[in-house]
Amino acid sequence: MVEEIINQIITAVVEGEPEQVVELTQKAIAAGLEPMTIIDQGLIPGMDIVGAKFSSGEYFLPNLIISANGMQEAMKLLEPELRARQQERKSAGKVVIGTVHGDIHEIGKSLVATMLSANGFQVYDLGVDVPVNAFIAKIRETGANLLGLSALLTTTMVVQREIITELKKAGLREQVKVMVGGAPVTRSWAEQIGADGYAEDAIGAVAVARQLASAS
Ligand code: B1M
Repeated sequence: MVEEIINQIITAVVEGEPEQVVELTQKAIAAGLEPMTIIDQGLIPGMDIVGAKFSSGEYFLPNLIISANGMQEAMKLLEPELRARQQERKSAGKVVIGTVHGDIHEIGKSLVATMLSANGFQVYDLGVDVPVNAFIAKIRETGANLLGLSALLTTTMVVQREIITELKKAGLREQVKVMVGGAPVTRSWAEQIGADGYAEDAIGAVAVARQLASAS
């Protein structure tokens, strides 16, 4: 039963059927599946297949857009479920997060933001294609102790480095710990650019954010 719904979700994402993705997600929630299981075993593997088909030339940009819409609609159902599973606790820290300038990939960043918020962090999500100075301004305004930078393109990963350089120039580097992530980002890239933390996925991001917040 579980495997069947999960497989149906993968197929609906890959075939670009947003309404079915939403219906199946509703069905999976009603059947008692954990939201992270639906995301990690259904929606993300579906998006990975779509990405691979795009790389091989079988799919085009509209296919990416339709599949992403399906996942985003499903996430609207899953986000409250994720939050409801976490206990209320006092703020674990303040995080400014966004997808860097030049990059409009939203889903992974939003998932990380939701998981941080569900785990007691006060999250300021600046959205996508965020100008470097907007991160700096928000950190100043909120006094955040964590900065999360998402980049999904090899061409925009470099903006993560630029932001760290700008933080130093602005005299804010000591105030904030920087966590980076996104599909092309690796631990070694994080070390190379002088970030404080790297996480491969949203669950990992919570663990890294906790570690960084306790060290700040
Ligand atoms: Co784009 N895209 N895309 N895309 N897209 C990728 C990333 C790509 C790998 C597809 C491919 O070729 N196989 C490729 C990048 C190649 C590269 O540079 N290495 C690519 C390309 C080339 C492009 C365009 C350039 C295409 C074009 O125009 N010719 C273009 C760029 C636009 C731009 O940003 N300027 C483009 C556009 C788009 C859409 C707009 C159509 C759409 C995004 C819609 C939206 O977000 N609203 C889209 C999509 C959907 C994808 C794929 C298929 C799926 C991304 C996704 O949402 N995954 C993607 C292929 C793939 O990744 N399999 C692809 C699900 C999401 C939950 O995972 O975002 O990886 P992800 O997030 C994960 C982790 O990475 C991590 O945790 C998340 C949860 O587990 N994580 C963090 C993310 N941020 C983190 C931050 C952290 C910590 C962890 O700390 C702060």
